[in-house]
Amino acid sequence: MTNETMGSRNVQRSKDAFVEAKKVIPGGVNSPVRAFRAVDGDPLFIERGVGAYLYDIDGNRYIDYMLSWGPLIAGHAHPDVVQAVTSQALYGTSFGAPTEIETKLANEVIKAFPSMDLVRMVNSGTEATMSAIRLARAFTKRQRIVKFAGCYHGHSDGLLIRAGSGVATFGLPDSPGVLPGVAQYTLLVPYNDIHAVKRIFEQFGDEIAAVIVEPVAGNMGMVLPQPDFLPFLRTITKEYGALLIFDEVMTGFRIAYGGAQEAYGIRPDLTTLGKVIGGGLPVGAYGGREEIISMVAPLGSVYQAGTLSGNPLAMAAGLATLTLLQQPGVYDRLSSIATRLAEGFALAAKKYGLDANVVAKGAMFGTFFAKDPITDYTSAQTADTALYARYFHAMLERGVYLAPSQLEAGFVSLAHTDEDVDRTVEAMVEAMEVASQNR
Ligand code: KE4
Repeated sequence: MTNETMGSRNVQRSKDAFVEAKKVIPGGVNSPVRAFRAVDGDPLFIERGVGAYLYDIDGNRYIDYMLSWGPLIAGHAHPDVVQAVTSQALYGTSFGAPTEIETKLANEVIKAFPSMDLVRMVNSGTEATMSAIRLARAFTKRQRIVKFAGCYHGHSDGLLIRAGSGVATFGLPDSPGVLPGVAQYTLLVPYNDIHAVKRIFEQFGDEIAAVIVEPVAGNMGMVLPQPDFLPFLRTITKEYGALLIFDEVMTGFRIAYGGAQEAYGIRPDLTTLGKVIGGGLPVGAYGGREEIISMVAPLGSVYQAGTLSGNPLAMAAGLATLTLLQQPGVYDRLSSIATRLAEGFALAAKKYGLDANVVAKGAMFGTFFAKDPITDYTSAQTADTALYARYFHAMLERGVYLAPSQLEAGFVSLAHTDEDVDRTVEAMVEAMEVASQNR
C-alpha cells in the first residue's frame, strides 16, 4: 500500500482508520463537522493530546486551536484535570444519586455568573438550550422563540431552523425530520439587526417566550455583538415580558471568567453553559433567576432529567479546570494570545493581497477571508471558503490544527506558549503564500 502523504506528512494510518470508521459509524465520525467536509479533506485520527498539542495516529504533532471545540481551555491532559478525574474514578464513576462535588461545581458556576440563582447540570449544550427553552415557555406561558441566523444552539428540533423565504420570519426546518409544526414557533432574525428584532416584537411580542442568542457568536465564525445589540435585546425582552437567554455554551469562562454577560455587563434571565465547565468531559448546564429556574422538577413542574447529569467525573474535570482559570492574570494571557493570532492572520493575508477580517476577544479568535466586516450570517457567507480550505490544509502541513471550517471560531488555552504563537504566525505567512497561489 503506498504511503498516503499530505506533502511531507505521512497520514496513512488516519486514512486507513477513516475507512474502518465509516464501516460502522455514519460518515466515520460522531459529530458531522469532524469529517472535514467543509475543507474538502479527510479527518486526522487523534491518538493523544498534551498541553497545546495534538498527536495524530501517524505521529504528526499539531499546535491545537480547536481544543475539542472549546472545552480544553487548560490544554489537553492538564495534570490537575487528569489527577482530579483519576482520583474520582477510583471512588466510582456514576451513582445516579446526589454527590457533594455537584454542589461544589454549581457553587463555582453561580459565583461566576451572578445572574444564576440556581443551576442544573445536564450532559451537553444541546440539552441545556433545549431545557432552557422549555422552561422559558412554561414560565411565560407563551410559545414562540426568537433565534438569530448563524447562531447554533445544539440540535434540538426547535433550534434546527433556517430562514423562511422572502421576508417571512417564520422558521423552516433546517433538517429532515424536524416538523414544520415545530419550526413555525421559531422566529428567525439576522444577528446584530435591532430593527428586525423590533419589527418581530411589534408583530408577535405577546407570543414570544424568549430570545436565545450567542452573546458573542462563534458558530458562523466569530462575530461580535455591535455595541447596541445586547442592551437592546435586554430592553425589548423586558418591555414585552419575554425572557432573554444567553447561550454561553461556547463563551462561558472563555470570553471572560463570567462569560459574555460579564464582558458586556448584561444580565440575562437564563444562561446555558457547556464545554469549559466539563473540562473535556460531557457537561451542559442551565440556570437563571430563582422565580424561573425554580419551576424545574422536582422543585417545580417543568420536567427535565438525565441519567448521567452531574456525573462526578465530569464535575471533577470541570472543577479542576475552573480552579486553573481563577489564577490571576489568566484572561489577560489568553486574550493576548488570541489577539496575536488574529493580528498575525491579518498581516499574513495583507502580505499576499488577500481580503481578511479578524476578531479576538477573551480566549477566542475569528479569521475570515472576506473583504467587508462580518456582522451577521449573510456577511459571514461572503467569506472565501475555498481559500480557507487551502489555507487550512497548508496550516496542517505546517503542524497547526485550525477549525476545519471557515464558519467556526478559534480557541486558545493556558498551555499555548509564546513560541507556539510565534510558530503559528510564521506558518500563517507560509500557508497564505501557498493558498494564494492556487486561486
Ligand atoms: P453540544 O450539544 O455540542 O454540547 O452543544 C451545542 C452548542 C450549543 N450552543 C453553542 C453556542 C455551541 O457552540 C454548541 C456546540 N458548538 C459546536 C461547535 N460549532 C460543537 C461542535 C460539534 O457540533 O461537533
